[in-house]
Amino acid sequence: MKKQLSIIGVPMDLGQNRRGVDMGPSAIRYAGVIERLERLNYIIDDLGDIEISRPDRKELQANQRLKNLSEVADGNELLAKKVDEVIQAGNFPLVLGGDHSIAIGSLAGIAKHHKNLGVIWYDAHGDLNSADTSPSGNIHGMPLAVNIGIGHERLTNILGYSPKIKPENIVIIGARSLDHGEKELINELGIRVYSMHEIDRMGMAKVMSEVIESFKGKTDGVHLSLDLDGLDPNEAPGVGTPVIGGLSYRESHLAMEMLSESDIITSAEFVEVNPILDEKNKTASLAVGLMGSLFGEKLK
Ligand code: B3U
Ligand code: MN
Ligand code: MN
Repeated sequence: MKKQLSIIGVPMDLGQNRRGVDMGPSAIRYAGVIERLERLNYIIDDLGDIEISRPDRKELQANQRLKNLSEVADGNELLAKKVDEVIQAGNFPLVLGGDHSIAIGSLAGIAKHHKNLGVIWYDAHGDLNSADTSPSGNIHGMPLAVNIGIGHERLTNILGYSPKIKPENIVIIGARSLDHGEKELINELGIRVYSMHEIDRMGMAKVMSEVIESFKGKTDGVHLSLDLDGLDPNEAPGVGTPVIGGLSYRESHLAMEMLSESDIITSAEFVEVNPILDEKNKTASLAVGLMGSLFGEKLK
């Protein structure tokens, strides 16, 4: 892992309906992310937050199939440029959300630097909707589809190229709430999914060994996109769309520790922390703990 980390906060809440997820970056900083990673001997450059427009919510959502499209696209364009700069400077981008629509901008900036980027999508959801399949019109349910080139051109064409990633380089871990259109797309494109069913049957250790093996030698970088709602709502109550039956604290730390040992991760984002829905900053603290494990914290 690179020793220079650049932290980018993205106070984006326009990819979904609930207020509060824009405060995610502050909550994660408050939970001590910088101190935690400095203790592991990383050099941290906190670049602050990307400027996200703050329109009057009542005037928004004119397009119900793609809510707040232009604001989400503009914020992601800025994020993509910032991530691109961080990688050009030779640093590891660590992006703090914000809702999951920000994966559109982070991957636009990251994938520019990789021919064969692997992506680990740790999430209760598939985020593979488009305006045609989305039950909600919320763009945070669409970023993975956008990154494989499916969706509105304002989103797919950020930084002027598309697609960003190949379906065969994606692994979804923790899925338990997939919409009909998402399941069709998964089958059509052969996207690998370790749903809760597979995780229960195989165990997280086997799942992660398979994932890591499948990327080694075949990808030229791996991005971790971790949606806190991948974890069980008992562990991560501060998220906008909790789904019961999720990944445990222990499984998630094991996954991060195995990724740390494998040394395959080249960029990461932690999204959907909503401090207003949280209990005493538990979810933000969990996110910081998971970052600790991802970046090499060990008990001995
Ligand atoms: N699949 C649903 C719900 C959802 C997606 N991502 C989150 N929730 N966090 C949708 O609206 O696309
Ligand atoms: Mn998500
Ligand atoms: Mn989710």
